[in-house]
Formats: sequence, C-alpha cells, structure tokens
Amino acid sequence: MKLYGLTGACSFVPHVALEWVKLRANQDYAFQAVSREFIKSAEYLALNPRGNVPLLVDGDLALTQNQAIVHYLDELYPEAKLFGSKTVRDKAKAARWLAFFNSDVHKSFVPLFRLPSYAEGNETLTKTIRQQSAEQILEQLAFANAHLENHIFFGEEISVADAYLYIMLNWCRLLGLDFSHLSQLSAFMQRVEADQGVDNVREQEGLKG
Ligand SMILES: N[C@@H](CCC(=O)N[C@@H](CS)C(=O)NCC(=O)O)C(=O)O
Repeated sequence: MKLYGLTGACSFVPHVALEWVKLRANQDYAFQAVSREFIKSAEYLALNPRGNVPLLVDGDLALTQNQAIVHYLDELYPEAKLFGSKTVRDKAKAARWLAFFNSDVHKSFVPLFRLPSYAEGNETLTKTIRQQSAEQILEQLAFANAHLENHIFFGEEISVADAYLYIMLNWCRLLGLDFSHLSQLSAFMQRVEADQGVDNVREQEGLKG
C-alpha cells in the first residue's frame, strides 16, 4: 500500500492512520512525499485526475479523499482502531468530527492558502477575504475547543479526527493565526504529539522542531 502526500498537508491524516495500522496491525506501507509540481504531472494525474493529495494506491485501487481512505483502512484493519473505538456508536461520533474538520473547517483555510482570482490585485478585497476566513476558522475552532473542555479527544481514544484538527492547528501556527484565547487547543496539540504514531509521522514529514 502506498500513500502519496504533501508534507504537512491534510495527507498527514491518512499517513497517521497508516502508521497506526503498522504499529497496531503489523501491516507495513510506503509513503511518497510529492511536490506541488509532481501532483500536476501527467504521471500523477493518470492516478488522480483532481491533482491533489492524499492518494492511496492499493494494488489496482487508486483511492482519493481523506474520508474515503481512512474508512477504507478502518474496514481492512479494525484492530487499528482508527476511529478510536470498535463500537459502531463511538466510531460514528468520531466520524462526525472528522467530517466537520475535513468538510467544514478545512474549506475555511482555502482562501488563506490560495486567494480567489477575482481578488488578485485588489488590496481591500484581499484583506476582507483573509479576515473573514480567519474569523470563520476561529469560530469553528471555538466549537472544537468547547468539546475539549469535557473530553480529551474527539473519539473515545485518539483517532483520525484528532489528527485532522492537529494538522490544521499546525497550519494556524504557520499562518500566524492566533488561537491562544481558545484555552484547550495548545494542550490538545501536546496530547496528540505524545502519541507514538503521530510522532513517527511528524518525524517522517519533517514537522519536528
Ligand atoms: N477533499 C479533499 C481535499 C484535498 C486537498 O485539499 N488537498 C490539498 C492539500 S491539504 C492539496 O492537495 N492541495 C494541492 C492542490 O490542490 O493543488 C480530501 O479530503 O482529500
């Protein structure tokens, strides 16, 4: 099984999932760190016509989309407990958070990473778009922060949902988006970093130090 990912991007999440599969279910995998140029090449587009990451290749299956990949791995390796539990109800709760992080919060970052073309050259509009994106992210993070006032993670145990929030908090730090007023998030990041699988992936993706 081989995962293609951009280091520090959302592909961090299935990378952590594969590391948990390796540690907990003894199934090895390969990780290929790709460049932004390579994911637009004909070779890569033949596997993933959307030209993005993550992409998981398992034999003749080329699977994209974070949620599809981690659900696929969970079906194959339930013992790895990628959703933090083996029970249907608890897994569903973690899956709900994963969907919120992947579908809602992740989307709020898009204008910060790539300004819409209609705003190019327009300083006022650029500023407004960036400010609105930042406010939206902080509102969504406040919702997650409130959950962490009574819970350690977003599943019964650490799960792919936690890995998703973790990597987006890392993006906030890189973008200079201050979330220090949200009291639970820094300690949450430390708890996630204490996990062996997360630590291994941070090392492999050059995210440590
Ligand atoms: N909905 C997709 C989002 C994938 C996505 O946005 N990937 C980003 C990295 S976080 C990417 O590949 N960006 C590079 C590009 O689109 O050119 C998923 O969950 O897999």
